[in-house]
Amino acid sequence: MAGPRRIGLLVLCSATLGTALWLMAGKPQGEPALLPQSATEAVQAQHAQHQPPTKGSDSYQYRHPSGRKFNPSQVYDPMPPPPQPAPNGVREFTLVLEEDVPHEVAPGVEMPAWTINGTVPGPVLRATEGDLLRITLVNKGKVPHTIHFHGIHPSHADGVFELVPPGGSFTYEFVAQPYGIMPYHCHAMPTSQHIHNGLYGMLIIDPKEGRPPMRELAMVMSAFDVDRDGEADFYTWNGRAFQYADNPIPLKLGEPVRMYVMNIFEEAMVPHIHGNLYRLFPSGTTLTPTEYTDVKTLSIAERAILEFQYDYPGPYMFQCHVTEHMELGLMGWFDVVEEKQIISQHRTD
Ligand SMILES: [Cu+2]
Repeated sequence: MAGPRRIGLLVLCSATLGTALWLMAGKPQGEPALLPQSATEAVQAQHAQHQPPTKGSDSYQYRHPSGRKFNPSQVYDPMPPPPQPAPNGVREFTLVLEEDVPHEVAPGVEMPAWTINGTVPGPVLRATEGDLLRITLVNKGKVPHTIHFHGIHPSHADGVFELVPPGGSFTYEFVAQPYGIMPYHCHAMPTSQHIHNGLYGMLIIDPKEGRPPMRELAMVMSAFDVDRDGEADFYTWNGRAFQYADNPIPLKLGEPVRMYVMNIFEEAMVPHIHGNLYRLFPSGTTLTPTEYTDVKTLSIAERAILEFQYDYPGPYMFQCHVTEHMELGLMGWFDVVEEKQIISQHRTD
């Protein structure tokens, strides 16, 4: 997004949010706008900069205009694997990289993505500080790839110098350190292409003493340039726009939640939860929170742990507070319900 456009976006925030609230109130299709003419024109001018299939918030108001929804079976499971002891202190993973895998980035909008183990983002990897990580990259694509891990490790495991050719494989071996959220991504050139096509994921390294048990969610913020015009068309939690709007994440009233969040795109992202504030653990590299807030700007490749619990039931949006990102898919719903409601829902299923 160009600088002047970003400034324009800020100027237009109030108008855009006004439109959002107005549309949420259930404006029938085709009726004239209730906003002042100048504000409406400004919003339209903002959206006119998008080329199809992106049409901006008028069409993408928390739902793809096709009316089509994600099949729940397609939804990226937001629950990370639980912390587990490593057998003999060694944690082994195999990451299979493929290119041009059909990926439904928004309901009804498919693009050829580059995937790790078949998904964008790749799988959440989890280890405990001090484990020996043994991670094998298998290249099933047509161009060379690597995997670069953030964290502390020797040069030979940095995933920059060796290029794994098509049909080849390479095993990275290093000690998991420090604890925190460590992004992993392909570093082959052009790296922008390899990352933006989908070759990234999250490595969670737990502290040796562990963290208090909680309901956990892992959420990668990213974006996709479907029409290859150099501008992102969809912004996503875990690789698909609006997937958690179509399939809200149920939370129990009062249950502590730990959300691992990572921004792998090249624009600032601002994770925001509604009706609540979160305790912030920057990069996940501390055991005590540094801030109590409801917005925190995550710059490029920045990540954080957010911990919170809901005291009131109901649906709550979780979003990127960059309004364009929200409108283009980086939003979803927590469905906060009392535990007895969850049990009764299961009984009637
Ligand atoms: Cu690559």
